[in-house]
This record gives sequence, C-alpha cells and structure tokens, in this order.
Amino acid sequence: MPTWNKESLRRLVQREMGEYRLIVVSNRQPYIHEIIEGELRYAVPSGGVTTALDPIMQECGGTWVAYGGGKGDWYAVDDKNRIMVPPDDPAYTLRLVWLTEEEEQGYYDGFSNAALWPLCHNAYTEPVFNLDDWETYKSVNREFAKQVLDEIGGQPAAVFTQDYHLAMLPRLIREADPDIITGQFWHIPWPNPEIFRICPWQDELLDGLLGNDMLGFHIGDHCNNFLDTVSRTLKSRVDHEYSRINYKDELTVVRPFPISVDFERINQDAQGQYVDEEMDRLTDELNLGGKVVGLGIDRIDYTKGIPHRFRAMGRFLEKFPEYIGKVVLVQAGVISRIQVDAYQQLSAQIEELLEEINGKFGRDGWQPIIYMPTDLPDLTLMALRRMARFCVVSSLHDGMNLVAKEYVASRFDEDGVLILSPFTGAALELTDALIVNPYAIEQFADAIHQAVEMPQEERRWRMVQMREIVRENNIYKWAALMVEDLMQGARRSRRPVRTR
Ligand code: GDG
Repeated sequence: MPTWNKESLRRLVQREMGEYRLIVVSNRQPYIHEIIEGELRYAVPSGGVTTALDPIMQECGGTWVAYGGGKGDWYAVDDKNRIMVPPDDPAYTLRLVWLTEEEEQGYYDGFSNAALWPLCHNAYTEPVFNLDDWETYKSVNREFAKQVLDEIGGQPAAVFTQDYHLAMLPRLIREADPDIITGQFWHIPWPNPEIFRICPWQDELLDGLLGNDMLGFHIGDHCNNFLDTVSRTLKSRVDHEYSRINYKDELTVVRPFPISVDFERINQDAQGQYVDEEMDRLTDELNLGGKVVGLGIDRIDYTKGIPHRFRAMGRFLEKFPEYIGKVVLVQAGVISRIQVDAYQQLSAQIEELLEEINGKFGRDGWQPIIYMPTDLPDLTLMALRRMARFCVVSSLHDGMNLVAKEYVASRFDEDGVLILSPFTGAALELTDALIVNPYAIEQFADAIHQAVEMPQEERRWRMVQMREIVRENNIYKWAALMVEDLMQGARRSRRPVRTR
C-alpha cells in the first residue's frame, strides 16, 4: 500500500464525498486576526487540532466553522462572517461564530476546560461542574448548530465536528436535518465509566455524541471506555465485537484513528535555508555552545507533566553531577487557559520549581532549565527540534501528542532521542522512544542520563524506525481512513449517500 499523501487524499475525498459538502466545525479557528499597530494581521494559533486539520482542508476545500476569538476577526470577514484562508493562498472558507465574553467564559473556560478536560484526563485535577457553565455550553452548541445549518442551506453535507467543546452539536444537527452525515473526532482521552459517571450531565452529553454516524478516538482503549460508558449509562445495544452502538434505533460506529502530522512537510521545513541561521542565533543567545540540549514544547498545561520533567532534570543532576554545566533543558510553549484556576496554580508551581532547581545547580551564567513560555515562531521551534539531542514528552495523560511526532519528523539527520510517557497515544506507535513513567522520578532521571550517553549508532537506528512509522501513519492517512469510514458507514447503515 503506497504512503498516503495530499494527492491520494484528494482523490479519495472526491470519490467518497460525491456531491456532499465537507463542513468541519471546531472551537478554535485555524487563522486568527488581530489589529497590531492599527494594521490587520493574522496568526496561526497553536494547538493540536488546528495543526492536524488545516493541511487537510487546504487539500480538500469546504468550510470550517469556528469561534472568532481574534480582536481583528470582525474586520476580516464578509457580511456572512466568512473569509477565504489561508490568507496568503486561499483554499477553503472559514466561517466565524461570535460569542460574548460571558459565553466564552461559561462554555470554554468553564464547562469545556474546567469540567470536561480534567474529567477526561487522569491527571488528578478535580473537574468543576457548574450549572451555569453547563447551560452556557449547551446554548453555545446551539449557536454553532444554527450557523452550521445556515451554511449548509439544505444541501447534501457531511459535518465533521472536532473535540470536546461541541459534544451536543451532532444531535442538534441530526434533529434539524436527518440527511446530514455526522462524524466527530474526540481529540482527548475518554475515561472509564467509573470516572465519567461523576459528571452530573453524563446522559445528555452521551445523547449529544450519539447523534454521530461515526465517532473517532485516537486509540482502542478510549473507544472501549466509550462503549463501556454508554452501555452502563443509556438504554442502548452496545456491540463490542463490531464497535458500534444502537441507540434510539440509530447506529454510531466507534473507531480508533491515531492522529499524526504532515511528515513530508515537516521533513522539508526542517531542511529550510533559514533553520541553520536560527540554530546559530539560538546557540549564541541562549549560550548553548558545546552543551547537550534537551527540549520540551508544550502548551503550558497540567496534563503535560512539566513539573515532573523539571524535577527529573534536577534529580538527574543530583545523581550525575558530572553533567552540571553541560546539559540544558529548554522548555518552550505558550501559556494557555490562564482564566482557569488550575492553570494559574500550574504557572506558580513551575516558577517555584525553576527557582529551586536553577538556584541549586546554576553557576557561571549556566542554568539547567531555560524556560520560554511565549508563542515562539515556527522557525524557532524547528531550530530547537534540530538542536535537541533529546526531546521530552512527559504527559500524565494525552490523547496522542503531536509534539513527539513533530520531533521525529524534523530529524532528517536521523539523530536525536525521544523520551516519551507511556500515557500518550503516541507511545503505542513510537516504541523505539525511551518510554518512561513521568511519576517515577528515578527512572525518569535515568532516562535523561541514557539519552545523554546514548551512542550515535543507537540514536540513529531508533530514530530511523520511528521516522518510518510517522512517515507511513501520516496525517493524510488519518483523514483518509476517517472520511472513508464515515461515508461508507453512512452508506451502509441509515441512508443512501448521493454520489456524482
Ligand atoms: C490535543 C490533545 C492530541 C505547542 N506549543 C507551541 C506550539 N505548539 C504546538 C505543537 C503541536 C501542538 O501545538 C500541540 O499538540 P499536542 O498534540 O501536543 O497537544 P494538545 O494541544 O493538547 O492537543 C492531544 C491533539 O489534540 C491532536 O489530536 O494529540 O493529545 O490533547 O503541534 O507543536 N506551536 C507554536 N508555539 C508554541 O508555543 N507555534
């Protein structure tokens, strides 16, 4: 089977979708507009969902409906709240939904990020269930549904919803127009029923999600947890063998689709002409000459195990003091969701640990951890990946983790060591990483030691194997298998799909 690429995905979409329009719906927009010094500028927000879907929309066209969160968005769109994107090379339509500050707070900061996010991640942060937030979550889902239906205008369409912000959307769409094909991808883990049942509104959430013809998760464990949750909660027939649910006489198939990255593009970008210059600049600016560089890139989130990583770095230097002054961990990534209490506590904890570890080991202008919590340009992130002898992904729980796959895709030199938490979806594929439990500080410190001392030949063969896997299981394969499953499943189960 040849490797999936842009062209083969485009052919598959044309064949499978026929006259159906593709509508992607997500909370976050792929391009955000701001007014900077009186001028309208756009930026690409960071985060896994947009990183994965934008290249697909660029190939396949269609409409992406999302919340317009940028201060300049209103000035960028037409009277239907639409704009063609990417701004430099338009390929698909972006349609924005406006929310008030109160709506954003209740739906996004509140129910999505203070309730559902901790509920679905085993990171020992207690979910906050607030009735007003829940009501706002539902009313915002209704607003999204209204905009999506207006965009579709009664034409044949397949709506592909993204993530946990929009769990109620599929049911609303199906109730309004049962001919619309509905699929959803849940980008975060799904917990077991024992955990999920603490949600006071679990029945309604599940009812919303079962408005989908197809529901995708990253890995089989999350699919099984979802099937178990439904069978314990709703009156339904759950078929574990074929991984499908019959509820209200409608079928939902539940499938694993491990998400990935655009391997070829990252591999090319890593060889771009400015990357070497940027590596030189960073070496000077951060005083990295002659040092072994370790790297972390994460949204600053309590699921990513950043404090665990810092403590492991401290323990590594305690156990192997010969590396004091010789190894540096660069931690990059944007501060996120700072309106939510748990994120403010995380930021404070990180600052404290930095002070403690850098204070204890730092000397003569050298510090063991360089913390850069800002939105760094892609070029800088790429240069850091290229410079890093090892990259640390220490999530306490993570649906997939694209940072791990991006690191592998950018190492065209077949060098570098990936230290990877077993609690990521990525660990099922990248078995040649050094897999280490982030809670086990001794093993974690030893893994850093092993990464630093690993002979070049071993680094090479491990990296070669991991690159083959990411090259093969790339983002186009993720999209192709899902579109195929969604359209063929709908064709088989509840209605004829119109083809050209
Ligand atoms: C969710 C799931 C799943 C990070 N910091 C910066 C930056 N990034 C980019 C990374 C990567 C993306 O953001 C993060 O993706 P992840 O997969 O690591 O994590 P989540 O945002 O939590 O995503 C996750 C994903 O959805 C996809 O399904 O893998 O499990 O939690 O691309 O490189 N990019 C920029 N500046 C930063 O500071 N520009």
